[in-house]
Amino acid sequence: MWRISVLTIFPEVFPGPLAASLAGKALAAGAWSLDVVDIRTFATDKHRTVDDTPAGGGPGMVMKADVLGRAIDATATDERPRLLLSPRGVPLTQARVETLAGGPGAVLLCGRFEGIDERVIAARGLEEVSIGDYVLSGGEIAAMVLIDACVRLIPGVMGAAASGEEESFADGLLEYPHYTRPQNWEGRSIPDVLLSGDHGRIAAWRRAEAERLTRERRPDLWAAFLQRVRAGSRTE
Ligand code: JFB
Repeated sequence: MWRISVLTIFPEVFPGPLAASLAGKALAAGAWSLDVVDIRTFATDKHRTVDDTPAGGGPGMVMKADVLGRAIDATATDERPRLLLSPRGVPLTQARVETLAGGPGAVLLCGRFEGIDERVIAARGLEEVSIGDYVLSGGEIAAMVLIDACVRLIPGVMGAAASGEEESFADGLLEYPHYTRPQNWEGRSIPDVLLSGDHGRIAAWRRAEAERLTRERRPDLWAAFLQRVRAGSRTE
């Protein structure tokens, strides 16, 4: 079974939104598992201290190496990748999500405050992963994002929708626009081509819209797409 262990000082926030929808049904049905470990239970002092002032001075607090080391050692006794959610991590991509979803699961360490003692990262072989270039206040929401992205790829969790080839990013393009009834809504109608029944024209329209949206919104993805198209036409 695909297995996630989350280490956090806020265990009560899990599963949170992951309990809703198809991912939650799959969790309840045993298609994947979620173990939540309260880091604070590995603190040894009367006040269950998990953080301390930064060496060298400066603002904020740092999560203690000894407490985190014990929490990891009690949890990560198998071959799962150990990931630290961090604003300075390697950016999470759909390719990495696919690799993680195809593996045994992961151990996710959620930091708080200014971050964690650097020595834990090397000593416990943590890989730092970021969900994007903006600043969160801790790793918990980032962990939920990573878990959600992986769980929807586990066979049987989402049904046909997630495995389809029309998925966003599947061919490096953004998704085409979607419509459903009513045919006329607030004076806006569904594009005629989608009501034509001509599957060839519909596919061509969707493809053109996907390319237009990618070109307009994501010049980075559009450049990579053009690169692949050109490389492909050289080798065929
Ligand atoms: C993750 C976190 C903090 C240092 C620390 C723990 N994409 C992302 N943005 N922010 C985070 C993240 C991921 N993944 C993130 C873990 C922690 C942020 N903080 C707060 C803010 C700035 N610098 C503590």
